[in-house]
Amino acid sequence: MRRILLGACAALGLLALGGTAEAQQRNIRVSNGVNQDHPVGNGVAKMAECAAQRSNGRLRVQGFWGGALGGDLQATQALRSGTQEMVVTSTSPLVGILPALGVFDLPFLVADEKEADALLDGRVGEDISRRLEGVGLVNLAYWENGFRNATNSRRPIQRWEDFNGVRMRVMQNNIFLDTFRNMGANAVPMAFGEVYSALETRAIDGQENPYVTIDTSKMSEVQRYLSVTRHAYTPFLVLYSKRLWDQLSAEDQATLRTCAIEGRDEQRRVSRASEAQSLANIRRAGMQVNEIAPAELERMRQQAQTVYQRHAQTIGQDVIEMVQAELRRIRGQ
Ligand code: KDG
Repeated sequence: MRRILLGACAALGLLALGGTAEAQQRNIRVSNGVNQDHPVGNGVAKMAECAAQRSNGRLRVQGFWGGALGGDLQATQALRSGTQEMVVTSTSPLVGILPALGVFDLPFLVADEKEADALLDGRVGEDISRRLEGVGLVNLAYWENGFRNATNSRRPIQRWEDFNGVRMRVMQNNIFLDTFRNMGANAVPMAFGEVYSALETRAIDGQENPYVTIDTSKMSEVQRYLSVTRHAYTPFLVLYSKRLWDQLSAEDQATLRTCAIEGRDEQRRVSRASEAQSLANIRRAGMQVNEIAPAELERMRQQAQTVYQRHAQTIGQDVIEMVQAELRRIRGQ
């Protein structure tokens, strides 16, 4: 009888304190290096709305923009130590944590968004997400950073030799460093948050990013030429700290997974719908945009092939073979 009474008091106490863990209000901080008017902003807004609706307001997702909580790598380390809940980050700066992520940096790996989605939303994405859990990161979805194009202040890039001597900022990633050094550029690794001022002071000549990032980060103010190379497709990871994830109820975990997928569909939709408008904005801002002749793009692809061999061991031959097999399946080869 005494035990029943004690149990009843404990339950009443919990209810007085707002019920069980499930009933707790949770503030979930999610950071990113781009500005809120980037399509990542649309994805976060959709994910936040979904989480609030499904949890009756208990799960409050709050976005932090422009690297306010640190760059991609710094924020991701905060997740691993359990001091921040979420980050939307490119895969590229994280290769020091999980070398297998480098497969997405291999030049000219995928041809279009259809192939990218099929890889990321299928067994390749599942495999990489499983590996991420092993390093303390729960990946809830793959969003779109997009196809990367080269900008610089010195000359249009018409063929790979035009990169010669150009000081090109690249993400902190040996594969990007190698890809651009292999083209003759002076590749400079740098966190995203430092790029605009480095371009403005001419500490570097150029950088490479998707149209939407070039547009929303106002790089046309400090760049003259945009050359459509589409030399790599970068995914965004929507990461949750595993330390903090494991403290969530199964119900809240399921809600956040569902809402990250709803956010993904909105973010990809806006990213693709914004591409033409971003390119128009870049042109209107005065940048000179050049396409590259198919024959010259093919020469760039051939020139870049050595990068695959040099980084296969670091990435993991098994990962590269898995991705290439999936690409053959997707292409019906
Ligand atoms: O947090 C934003 C970055 O992940 C993204 O813009 C990275 O493409 C990127 C770059 O060039 O650093």
